Amino acid sequence: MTGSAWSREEFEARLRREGRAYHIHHPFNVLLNTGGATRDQIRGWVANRFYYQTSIPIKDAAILANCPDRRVRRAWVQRILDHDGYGEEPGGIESWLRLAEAVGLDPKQVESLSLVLPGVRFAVDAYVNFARRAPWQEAVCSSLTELFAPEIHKQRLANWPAHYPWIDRAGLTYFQSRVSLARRDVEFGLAFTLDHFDTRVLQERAVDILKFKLDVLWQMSDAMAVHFGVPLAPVPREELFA
Ligand code: AHQ
Repeated sequence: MTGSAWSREEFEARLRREGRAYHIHHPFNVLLNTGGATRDQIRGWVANRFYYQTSIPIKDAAILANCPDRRVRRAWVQRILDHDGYGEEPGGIESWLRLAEAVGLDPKQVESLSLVLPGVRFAVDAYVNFARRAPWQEAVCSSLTELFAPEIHKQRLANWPAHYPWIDRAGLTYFQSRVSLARRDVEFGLAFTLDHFDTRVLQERAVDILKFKLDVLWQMSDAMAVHFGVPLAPVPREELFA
């Protein structure tokens, strides 16, 4: 559909409206955050999500490699450091391995990626390959699922200690770190997206890119739910949020 460009406020509202399909609403995530997950389901989630975490800096390096704008690179490079660490900072991937230990996994086995399910690997690889091949501005836009991330991290921090007292709270450090880092990431990514996608056609493209990334996250949860025996709602996803 064409037409005049949405106002900045309307464009942001359209992006935020897609949050109804964020994986916070996926049955597996609901099970995790309402205390119904078994130890094996939690371990499976942590081991599979590690592949996503370890792929984020590779995705971000692909964006940097495609981006000629030094101003953007200066802001974006921080994301790689947040995950890989720098100086004394161990970084988010290291924190995720501490989470793996806290839920009773062998971090070496998690790092081997031997526990990663095909559906998770394919979804994550689709995201990384999108970032490699799409215009770098589109890859910036695709990170905006993090508009909805602070809430999911806060939900884990609020619920996991009570529901899963067997998980050492020190293992939840990663979620704590992401509440503010996600907000910082989104501040740049949203402002850039609202500025760059400035025609109606480009704005509709931005919404479609966000839907693609929401599908990446949703598919990861679907693959884990099927493998770890989490009942999936029999209705199409759209009806879940009608
Ligand atoms: O820990 C997450 C993270 O570092 C990122 C980076 C960002 C991106 O560049 O796509 N997205 C993202 C996300 C992280 N954690 C997910 C979660 O549920 O713990 C959420 C995910 C996102 O919302 O895209």
